[in-house]
Amino acid sequence: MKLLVLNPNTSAAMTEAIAQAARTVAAPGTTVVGACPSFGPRSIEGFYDEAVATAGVAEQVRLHADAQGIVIACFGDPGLDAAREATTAPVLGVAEAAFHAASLLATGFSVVTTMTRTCTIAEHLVHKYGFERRCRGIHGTDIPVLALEAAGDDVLAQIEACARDALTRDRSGAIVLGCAGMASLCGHLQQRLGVPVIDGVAVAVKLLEGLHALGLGTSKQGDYARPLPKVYAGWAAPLGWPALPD
Ligand code: 2AL
Repeated sequence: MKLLVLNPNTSAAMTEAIAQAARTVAAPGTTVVGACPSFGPRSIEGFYDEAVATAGVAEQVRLHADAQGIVIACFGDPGLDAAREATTAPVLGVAEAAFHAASLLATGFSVVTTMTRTCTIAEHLVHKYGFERRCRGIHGTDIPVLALEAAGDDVLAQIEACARDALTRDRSGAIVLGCAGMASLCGHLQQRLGVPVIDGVAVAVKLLEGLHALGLGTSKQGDYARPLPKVYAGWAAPLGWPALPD
């Protein structure tokens, strides 16, 4: 299958690192294509960043209409519902995928993320997806997203310390990594912490492969039906519907 790993921020280095992390877990028959928007913020660390990045997600989903599965590889799951309207392929956000996986492995989980200001975005997703009874805490490390591009031992140690504290304070049994840029750290952290550490990118890849193998895609009945045809003005004109055949 052709699997699009879509990084909603515009860091080329992070896009490649996330795609590489996806390739390490992908099945032999899966071709992972990494992509990021042609415009928008280099990192997504707040509501404004996210608003602009969401249009970039729409752009890339339109450009990769042949994708048979799509991962939205940013922990705010920006543009997830919009992407689902635009395709019949299954689309998973990394936060959504990680919350589901963590809930299958522990009675409660904690999220360890980047900037403290992004905790509210994660909290909104916990509520949106209905995981209030499983998510026991969301913890900011105040590590900027771009510091994860070349994460050294100090960054790893900071995330590990935050996760240890979260496990104790929240009485959690699993850690969800709250940034797609943490994907490559997952194995190291799991080894050090001795509990399941969930990277949503890896989980989303495996879930998409499973859904694809079962012949399951996004419903076109109801809320995820194709966007209604209309003219989009200005720079967004190419994003208007319909421009692609069904
Ligand atoms: C993220 C993420 O996954 N990518 C990005 O740019 N920002 N999420 C986060 N909580 O910082």
